[in-house]
Amino acid sequence: MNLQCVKKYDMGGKIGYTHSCNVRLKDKDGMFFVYSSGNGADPGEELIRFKGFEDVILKMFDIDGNLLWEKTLPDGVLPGVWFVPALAFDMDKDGVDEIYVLNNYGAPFSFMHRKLERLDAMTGEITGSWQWPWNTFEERMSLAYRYYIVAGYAHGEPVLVTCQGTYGNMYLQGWNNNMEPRWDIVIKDSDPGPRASHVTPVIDINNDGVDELFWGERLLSLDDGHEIVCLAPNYSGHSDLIAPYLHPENDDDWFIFTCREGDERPDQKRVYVFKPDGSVVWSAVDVGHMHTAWLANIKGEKEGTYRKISMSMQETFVPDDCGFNHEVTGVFFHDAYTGEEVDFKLPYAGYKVLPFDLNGDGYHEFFVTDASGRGDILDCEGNKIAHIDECGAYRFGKMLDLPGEQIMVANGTCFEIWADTDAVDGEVMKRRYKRPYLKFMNKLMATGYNSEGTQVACTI
Ligand SMILES: [Ca+2]
Ligand SMILES: [Ca+2]
Ligand SMILES: [Ca+2]
Repeated sequence: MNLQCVKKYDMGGKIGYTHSCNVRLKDKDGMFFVYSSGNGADPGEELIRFKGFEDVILKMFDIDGNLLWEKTLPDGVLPGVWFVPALAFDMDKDGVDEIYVLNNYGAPFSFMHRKLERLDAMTGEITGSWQWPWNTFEERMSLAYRYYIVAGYAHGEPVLVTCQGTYGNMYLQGWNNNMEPRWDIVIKDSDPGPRASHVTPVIDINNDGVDELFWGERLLSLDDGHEIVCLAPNYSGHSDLIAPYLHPENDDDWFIFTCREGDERPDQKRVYVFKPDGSVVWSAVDVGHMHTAWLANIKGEKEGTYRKISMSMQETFVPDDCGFNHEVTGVFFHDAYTGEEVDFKLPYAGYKVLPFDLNGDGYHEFFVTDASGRGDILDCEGNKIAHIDECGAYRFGKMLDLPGEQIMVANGTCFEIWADTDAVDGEVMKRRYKRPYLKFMNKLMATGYNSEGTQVACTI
């Protein structure tokens, strides 16, 4: 293990609310940031606070940290991933990504002045602008201002998807590569079936050449928006996390993990693993709001073997004098394939560590977020093997073309990417990255909670 800071992106000011995604530039890769030096905003009625907002600034760096351009967004843009989602994607197929971002030239809650904008990734110049759909105009704030921009491919053709809503009515629009509308669907609050998740995996799970968008516990076709399968037709709540992963030996055998919030009923558990046809592999936990989760590879019983486990954390909202607190009421570890409860112990609670495979050996290491050991990195048996002095962990995954997975942290005015320069990608790691999925999702890390914790990076 030789943990080194290998890249630095200097924001030029205090780091506050920020998201980033990888970008393909003309002759090299880039790193794009939606940056603010102040607080972030969530449209939740019990969450939003107006003190401490600062300008939202777009910043494009080449992968080595040279600033290419920056642009301050108008006053009306609130600094939050649901208000200002962004992604990098090559819609016009010239080999260079464009940046798609949700801008707002009006008041903070304007519908009229909210625009989907396309920016030249090399210069920041606006090359296209489209009215953002008004679909949620009549809804309360938490439902009205949850916006996503995602993307994928249908038979090799790029498709951009814009989305409004999460917990109630849900509206999704597909766009062709010339930005003509391709499809438009509505899933009404009164329609049966699950609501959206905060994460948006996009993967061709049935190998038919068309990506599926995991829209909560529904798989939607990027081609025409139709529902390929609804994994849970009898569940109408929201899934905090939805995560695909493979059978340990079979590359065509998928499992889908989810943990849930809302719609608590006796016939609906809180943690599920499905097959892509909707059959249930296992389910667990009878009640509660499962707020966060991850998947990780740990050591199997025999030397040199692997075991995949899930962690899920249950909590309740407890009102305080100014909003609410999250009170943890349970932490569960399960074998990801059988649902058997696993007695997994680290020196910190399961939701206070985040898994990533720093050295590429197929076993996850854990980054500690608990205040008492913050910045420590543990091996999967709980031994401290490295440490980063930092003030915030932002992203995990293979952000750079290097062996192992990396971590992006905030340090002073800079984002830093740390890597194990001794890392070697073993068979498990090669298999996880054989598909384009995990690298492709690096372009979708500034939309939804795809970059929160390791919720997307820990999959497969
Ligand atoms: Ca392009
Ligand atoms: Ca497909
Ligand atoms: Ca490892």
